[in-house]
Amino acid sequence: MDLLGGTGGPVRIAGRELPRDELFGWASAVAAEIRGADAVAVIATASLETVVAVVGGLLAGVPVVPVPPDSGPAERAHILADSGASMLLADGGAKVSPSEPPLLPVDWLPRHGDGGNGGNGEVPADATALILYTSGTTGAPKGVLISRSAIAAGLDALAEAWAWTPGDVLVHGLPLFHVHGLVLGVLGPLRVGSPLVHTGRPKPELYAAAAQDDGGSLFFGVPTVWSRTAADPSTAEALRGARLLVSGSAPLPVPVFERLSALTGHRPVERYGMTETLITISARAEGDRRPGHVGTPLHGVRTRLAAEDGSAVPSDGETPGELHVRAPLLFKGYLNRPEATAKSFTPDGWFRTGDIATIGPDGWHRIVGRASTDLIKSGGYRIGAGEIENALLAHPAVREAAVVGTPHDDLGEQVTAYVVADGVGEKALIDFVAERLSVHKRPRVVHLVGSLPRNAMGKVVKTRLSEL
Ligand code: MCA
Ligand code: AMP
Repeated sequence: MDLLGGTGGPVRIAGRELPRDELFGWASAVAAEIRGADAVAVIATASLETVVAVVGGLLAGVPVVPVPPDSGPAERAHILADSGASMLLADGGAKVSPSEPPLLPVDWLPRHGDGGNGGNGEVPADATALILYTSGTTGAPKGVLISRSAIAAGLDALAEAWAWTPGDVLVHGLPLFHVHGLVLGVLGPLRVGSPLVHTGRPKPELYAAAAQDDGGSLFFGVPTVWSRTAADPSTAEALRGARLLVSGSAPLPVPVFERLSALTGHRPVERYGMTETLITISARAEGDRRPGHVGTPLHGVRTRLAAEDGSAVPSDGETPGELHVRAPLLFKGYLNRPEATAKSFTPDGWFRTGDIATIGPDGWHRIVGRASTDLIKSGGYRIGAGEIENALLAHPAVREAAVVGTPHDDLGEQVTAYVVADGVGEKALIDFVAERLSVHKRPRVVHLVGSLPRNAMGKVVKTRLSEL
């Protein structure tokens, strides 16, 4: 199976551009260096080097582990140790500590390889392509094993739903260490054949410039990007010439949908997915777009709703239930965590998303919430309360900590911490987390309190935190 098309438009990231044949030539030099490795890590900055490293891994059939470039030492050490990555791919200027795998400087490699896969022969379709680290409700992030066949099936289903062709110019500026920015936003155009204009950061004014100067036709954003766009009429109006504005990773608020439609003339296409499932549900290019709804299942995807006791919930558009999915695009499991993998599936083999949804008689899905309050979505990033609580508890002055998501106009939810501590200020605690974990995981608000509300079992009652 050829996961990536060898022909198609150029890739531009933050102003630097490579034609497709040069990209594959450079990536094949990476493939030759990493051949036979169990896994390699990539410091996933928004750069051509990241794209070349990831494509090199795919050519060689070596699983690639993207590491958020701003991840602090605790998070980075966990990802590197847990994944077993034997090399760290980055540009030659990257700082690598002696305890980390050796650096392979991507920018020092020859850029005119033979376009081959480093002599690795045919890579099986079920081989792991990516190991993406994502937060659970407790503990450290888990590595999600994503196969080549899942990526191929997922991208083909999206291309079909969005009528995505080599004639499109994809524009976005999302981070290159998650499904949205990396799988859809980089492997998507590489498979479909369309050019990619990555704006470096997902800023509305950069999207507007790409619409006008580069003929951008297909735009990807998280709701925070679209809400910032909708708040800036001249920027939004620059997107009138686009073909499709796509929103995902978190709920798109209905007022943002309406404002964006009015200013751009485009009703945005909303789609829903998870790191573990890739994108499973979407509105379609030629079809209806409904504010507050995420569309219908993609080709090959089946969905159902279940009550807490596992019984079936009717598709009446009103009764909520936990969304279960079945599809060829599902992950292979969590790395080194067979129990967590088993728990995420029902006995009859459906993946439990943990999202609460309704399904209408016409198949339209609406996401109405999450089963657990311990997963927070802030700016489209999934953040586990437990990981932040552990980071706070690592501060010597902190005695107790409880973390929740609270509503935020710009980010959807913000990380809010309630902390019992002696002699330390809010800002110091925010900086402490920002230094140990990815900066986007830091609490935006810290409440210093005398004690946390607990039940008779001694467990923190998070629903009562807001009373403090
Ligand atoms: C702030 N900064 C700090 C501190 N506070 N640095 C050190 N210490 C601190 N205490 C710095 C940051 O480093 C950064 O610097 C700047 O301040 C702002 O950072 P941030 O808070 O991250 O920026 P933001 O503007 O608030 O971010 C909004 C955003 C971002 C751009 C929308 O949240 C984002 O990129 N979201 C995308 C998430 C995503 O792709 N999710 C997909 C998951 P500097 O400016 O230098 O960097 S995949 C998924 O969900 C599924 C499959 C799906 O459906 O897609
Ligand atoms: P992640 O694993 O970071 O990929 O986050 C997946 C989660 O993002 C899902 O379980 C949902 O809670 C949320 N999500 C993604 N897309 C949407 C959407 N269009 N509407 C509502 N929630 C979404």
